[in-house]
Amino acid sequence: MEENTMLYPEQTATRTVEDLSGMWEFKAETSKVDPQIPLTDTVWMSVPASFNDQTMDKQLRNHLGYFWYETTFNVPQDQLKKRNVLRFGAVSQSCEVYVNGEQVTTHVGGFTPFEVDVTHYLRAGANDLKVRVSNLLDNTTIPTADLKKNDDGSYKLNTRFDFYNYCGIHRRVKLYTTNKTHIEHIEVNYDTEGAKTTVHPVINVSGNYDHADVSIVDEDRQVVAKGSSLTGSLEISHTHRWKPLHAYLYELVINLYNQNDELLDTYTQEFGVRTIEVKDDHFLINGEPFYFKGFGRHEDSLAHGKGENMPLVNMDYQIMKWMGANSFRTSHYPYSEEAMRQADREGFVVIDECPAVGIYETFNVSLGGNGDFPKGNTWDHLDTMDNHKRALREMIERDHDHPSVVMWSVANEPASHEKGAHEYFKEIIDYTRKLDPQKRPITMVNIMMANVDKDLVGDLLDVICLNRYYGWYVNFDDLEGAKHDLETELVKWHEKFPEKPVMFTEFGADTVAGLHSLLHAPYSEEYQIDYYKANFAIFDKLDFVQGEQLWNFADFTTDSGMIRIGAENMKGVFTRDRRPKGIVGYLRDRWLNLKKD
Ligand code: GCB
Repeated sequence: MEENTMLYPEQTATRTVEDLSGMWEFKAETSKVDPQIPLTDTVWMSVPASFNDQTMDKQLRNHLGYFWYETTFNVPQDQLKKRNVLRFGAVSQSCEVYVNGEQVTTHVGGFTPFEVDVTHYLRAGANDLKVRVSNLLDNTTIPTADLKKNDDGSYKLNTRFDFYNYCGIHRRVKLYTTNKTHIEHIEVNYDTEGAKTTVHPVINVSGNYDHADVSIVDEDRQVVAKGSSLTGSLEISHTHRWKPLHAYLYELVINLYNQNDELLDTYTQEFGVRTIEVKDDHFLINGEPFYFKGFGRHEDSLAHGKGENMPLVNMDYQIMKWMGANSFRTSHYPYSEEAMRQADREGFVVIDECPAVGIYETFNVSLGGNGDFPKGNTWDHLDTMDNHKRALREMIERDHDHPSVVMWSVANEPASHEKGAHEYFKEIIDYTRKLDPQKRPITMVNIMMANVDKDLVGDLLDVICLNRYYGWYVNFDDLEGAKHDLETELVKWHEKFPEKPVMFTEFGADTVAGLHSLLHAPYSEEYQIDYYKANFAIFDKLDFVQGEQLWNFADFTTDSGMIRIGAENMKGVFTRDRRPKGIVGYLRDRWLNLKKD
């Protein structure tokens, strides 16, 4: 794998981890800031979190441009003998990092981790850390937005996606130490057949060591395989497979020693063993057909915004299991590492999506997610290739060992019907296939305007993933018409690609919790139930439909807009504070009794 590889920071016998989360100082940049001196006129901001909902100042909340965060932390003298690395889980959307006034790194892209060796910038005692964050996006970034600079230097930004452009230090900031000799990167690659699994890990080390040992430990803490080199393979003779909703995780334990048998580094990487295959229009996990039941979701919660909120992630996972859901898509960006690790443990099946949302020049949410957008020329006018590849690379480097991840989604709803789309996605998909050591299936989520007659990229994909709003953005309040048009399009997809599974990654109707209607008018809880029943009636007729992920698990924050009541997208089956809408009971009953696998 390429540059920037990194392990999740773990405290081990050779490594320490300090979490720098807490209350930091914060301000919007309204004039030049000198990173050498302490920030002035600041307010307190909790990290990790978006800054936007922690303030009552509307101007600050909606400010476009740059922001500064500052904290101080203390380093014990002895710690300076070690290699010290500063690591950010994610900062949205891009940033510059300063330690004691010196710029130590920059990063573009709001949803993947980055780190930098800061040993030579640190002092014993107090140290200053500043982060200059930007929420600007443009025609080259992932996600994309239309950015204009006004004469007075201020910005105007029209995002091409349907969620609020939250900004801030969204995931944890950690300072960790290793010895000079340390493990840099691990890939737990394996072949498995029947009960036997041969693990052939790729382990990269920086620095010198004399000898090493590697072992595999099972869930009963028993060593099931052992080796004495970093390059050999290890065999598990009685494999417990990782299965959907029945997780089983092994640990790969790596130790490096010097000539005197002193431990130089030790690190433990969790992994699961399962196979994935797309065959005869079915999606197979461990050789068995898997039907996706679940949701598109968002990282979005009260006060945290897009910031880490693990109690809520845990609650959502428990709710999903209770409902009989077995899967979700990380719409529309990679979720936190902590959420992914927990998905591994719970046995959720995850479609991991890179933040390539809005590669569609004329996308305009006020016209509705599937309205008739004006004609555009996306593939000539937008220039996302470099950042798109970077986002894919960082996502796959971070997530390749998660057993929960069964498929990569390289984009959500790009203009895949406009001239140039095939060439663009050929390059993106070839690139993605090379990056993934497990060679998982690859998809791209299709928008309704690029329907079966117009789409230019379906031939490149392993699974056809559709976002469809028959009965909402089209056939509004006409569910019989919706059923007819949905079935017609689905049958055509199957005729075009008979060997590919087709699944739904979005379908839904905005629903105001508590709004009831005798005549089941749109926006009422009754209409949401009718809408889903109509869609399910068609899915259940067609065997090649291999999954249903509803849009959305919960209502979520958007920009304010005529069709976004209270600046929320209300297609959740739960409200933003997890109150169930009428559909929830019906859905639970369906999923707990559905026999499609
Ligand atoms: C879509 C988008 C999603 C929107 C949804 C909607 O197709 O992928 O981000 O939130 O439609 O509700 O309009």
